[in-house]
Parts: sequence; structure tokens; C-alpha cells
Amino acid sequence: MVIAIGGEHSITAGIVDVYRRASAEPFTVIQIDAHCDLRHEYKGSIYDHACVMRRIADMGLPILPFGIRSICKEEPDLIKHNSIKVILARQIAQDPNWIAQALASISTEQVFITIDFRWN
Ligand SMILES: [Mn+2]
Repeated sequence: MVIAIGGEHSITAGIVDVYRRASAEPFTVIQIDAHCDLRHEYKGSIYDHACVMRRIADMGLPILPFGIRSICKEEPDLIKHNSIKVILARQIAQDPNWIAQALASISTEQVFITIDFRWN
């Protein structure tokens, strides 16, 4: 089991890449976050925290964004193109079947969980 604690969500792409190279088993990256982080580029960098899940999707790994409360303009096209199941925060609050839907969308035995939060 790998546990990494960082100061910023952008570090997750590097950790997942190393784990992917070392792992014999395919895995899904479950992302608990307020934002999808699927932008190609943000503030002049493709490695900004707002791009971290895009970099992971680019690795060919399945992802499950979870608890999302906002999606930027460019993200719906990628979500549709890659058939990404997004579990919205409002769905968690309103739909008692959200857990079943989330579990049904995971096609791998192994998962990597990344949690993006901050305290002020
Ligand atoms: Mn994030």
C-alpha cells in the first residue's frame, strides 16, 4: 500500500505514474475533490493542480471523480469522450443510489484514492 501526503494536488500525477509503472495490476484512480481537475492547461502550466486528473487520464488510467461541485467549460467534452463517470456532490446529497452507481463504474480490482482538500 502506498500512502503519500503532499502540500498540493499536482503531486498526485507523479505518484500515480510511478505506481502505474511499478504495478502489475490495472487500477482506477478515485478522486475525491470539489473540482474535476481535467483542464489540459491552467495558468500556463500543464502540471497545475487544475490539470492533475487530465495528466492521469492521459496515462490511460480509468478515473472516477467524486464529490465534484463545479466543472469548467472544457471538461464536459473530455468527460464524454473518455466515458468518465462523474459523481457530483449534489448527486451524493440527493440520490441514494450514488454508491451503487460509483461502484458499478469501477472496472478494476485495484484502486488508487486521491483526496484533495485543504483547511484554512
Ligand atoms: Mn484537485
